[in-house]
Amino acid sequence: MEGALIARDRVGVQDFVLLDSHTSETAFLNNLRKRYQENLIYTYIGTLLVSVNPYKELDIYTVTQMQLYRGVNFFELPPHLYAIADNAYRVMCSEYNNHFILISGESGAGKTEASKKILQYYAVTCPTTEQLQIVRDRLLLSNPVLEAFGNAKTLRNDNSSRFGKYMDIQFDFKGAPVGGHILSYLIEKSRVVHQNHGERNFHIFYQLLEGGDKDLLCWLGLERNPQKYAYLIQGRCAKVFSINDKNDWKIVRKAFSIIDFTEKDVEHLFGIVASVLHLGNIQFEEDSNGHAIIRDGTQIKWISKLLGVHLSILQESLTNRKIEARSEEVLSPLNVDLAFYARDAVAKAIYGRTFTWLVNKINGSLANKEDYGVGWKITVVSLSPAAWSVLIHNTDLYCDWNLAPKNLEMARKRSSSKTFLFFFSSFKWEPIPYFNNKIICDLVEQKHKGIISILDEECLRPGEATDLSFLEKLEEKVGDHAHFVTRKLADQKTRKSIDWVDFRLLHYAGEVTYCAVGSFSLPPFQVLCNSKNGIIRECFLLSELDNRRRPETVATQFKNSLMSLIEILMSKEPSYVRCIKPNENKEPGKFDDYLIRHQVKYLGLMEHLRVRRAGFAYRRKYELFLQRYKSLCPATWPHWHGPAAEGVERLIKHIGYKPEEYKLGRTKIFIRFPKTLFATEDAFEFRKHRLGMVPVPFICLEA
Ligand code: AOV
Repeated sequence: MEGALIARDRVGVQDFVLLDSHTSETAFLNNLRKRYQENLIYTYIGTLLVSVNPYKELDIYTVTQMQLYRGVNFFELPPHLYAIADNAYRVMCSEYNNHFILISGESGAGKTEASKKILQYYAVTCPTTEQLQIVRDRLLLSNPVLEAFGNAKTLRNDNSSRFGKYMDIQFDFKGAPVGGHILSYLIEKSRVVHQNHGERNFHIFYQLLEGGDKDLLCWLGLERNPQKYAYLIQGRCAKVFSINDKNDWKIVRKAFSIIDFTEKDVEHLFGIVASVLHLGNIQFEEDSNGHAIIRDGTQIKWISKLLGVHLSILQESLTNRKIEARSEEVLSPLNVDLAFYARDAVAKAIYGRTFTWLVNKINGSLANKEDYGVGWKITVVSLSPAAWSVLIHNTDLYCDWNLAPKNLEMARKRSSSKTFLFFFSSFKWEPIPYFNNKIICDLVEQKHKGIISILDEECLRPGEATDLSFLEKLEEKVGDHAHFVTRKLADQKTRKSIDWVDFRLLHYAGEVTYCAVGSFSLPPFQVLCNSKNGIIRECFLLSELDNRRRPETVATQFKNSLMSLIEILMSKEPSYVRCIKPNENKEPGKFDDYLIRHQVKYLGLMEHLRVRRAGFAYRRKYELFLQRYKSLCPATWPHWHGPAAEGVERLIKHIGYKPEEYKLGRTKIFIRFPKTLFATEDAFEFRKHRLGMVPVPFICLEA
């Protein structure tokens, strides 16, 4: 007993719900710190998993570990991502339903690593056949390709995902993985043409130059040295200690062949990557009329070759813009500044659309072509703070209306400054302060007044609207807002410097700078529509030009994809993983109290803990609880013929649950502490041996 207490003092508790002291932030942090210092990076709050990035390889992801967690009671083993993955899988299989795993946290907190580990877990532990092996390999290898094109080194994370995604893993009725689907949104196109100091462009550019063989580089007209390319050197860190571009290139090349890319696809793809680099090196100068002309024809020749577009038309479209005058199109020459701007717009457009093509192509390869019969899917979603703040505002994730009609009364009420969750527990109301993101959300998405609406309106004025007119409109319409800053307004609201083309939103999770450049420029469609490069031709469809069907703005696309995510989340009960970044230096073992306290706050962990403690952490439908434990009570064993709720009541009375340990809801039993559950589970195991019962699969109590 004493030994156990000493150990607990050293390594903390593995579930915050079990903390002796009250739910203070300090006690929470102490527990998290103790565990982190012992390399115990995972801790539960009920069934939610908190993960702190170790910034070093831990030996907890081996196949042996995976096998250990397979099919085992959630609370019988130390907290682990594998327990979350395994639980999601078993709930899916036993409840015949799709399941969600939602991973959130700030940049560098470990979301991407967590989603990869979940995928690896399924690849190793799920039943498979030789035929299905290829599906598994494709699922695993789609990741390095996506990361090569969609990830980059940033100040906060050497392998930062610069796009949002959610991934479905599809299973057949026997629980074997048979396919997948990736939904991507908002690739950060501006990175293609501009990187801040200490940051890089997307990995693929450096991988190609480092790893590509001589013949390939020669065919693409590239030199091996990244310093030669304007788009690669702005951050002044082409070489990164933690990244092995040459090795990564090999993995990506291998992945292409596994995920079904033809040699032609690969050739066209690298033709585009190289064209972007050539575009960045195009320089303009002024002719005697003040119009832009291309200084040296070398790069544009390469682009014309690689993209299969007409040289003179390409040249013309980079130095002129089309304007509509009385339903006629005329060419208007650009000045040098605008020509640079047009060049960058082309680079961003072709990279952005190629990325979308790539995701579609990968989806084609992950699709369940053999028709194994898809049963259900597990969707893994990782969310950044910006997306998270929109999501929290829009969902009632913390509300469990199941409780309302019976023993516990819960109501939620919003005031103008804060949102409160009220719990009616032990005859008194406990207000639980909660972040209110409504202010930010309204600023972004309110109809007619929000930033997205203003952007959409400006997009309806083709030819007239510019990035600057958009910024001016924003200043006019939302300039007074306390959470909105541009350079014009910067002095009054923040002392940090800000570029003239940027605006900044003060989110709860911190400030985020948005760049207005490139919101309104359309690439030279006509040239690209007629390209001989198959990918480009697929990305720029003539129909878009003919019908004047403008695609939705990215902001609207983003909002819509979040909305569809919210809809799905509202209809399901997901598993949660909250990732925490321990320090800003990517350093192992360093636990920065200030930084972590901040994340604990905005990830809503204290609220979650209070909700769990007040609201009984473990819950299970009456039928399932009874099915598992009915052998523990003579009245319910071997069959109970009455309503399940009554059966459960008889059962727990018999095994001696104390009134304060449980509550009976409308459809579920709620248990306050895991120890009650452990005791029941132990009794069940003991009984099972005595009776020689066929094991009933344990289905974890859900969050
Ligand atoms: P993110 O997904 O949350 O950031 P990552 O998953 O890319 O963050 O993690 C950042 C880095 O932290 C990784 O490249 C690893 O070096 C390290 N790391 C994370 N989790 C682990 C782990 N469990 N074990 C060992 N190292 C880890 V972003 O994609 O920027 O929002 O967009």
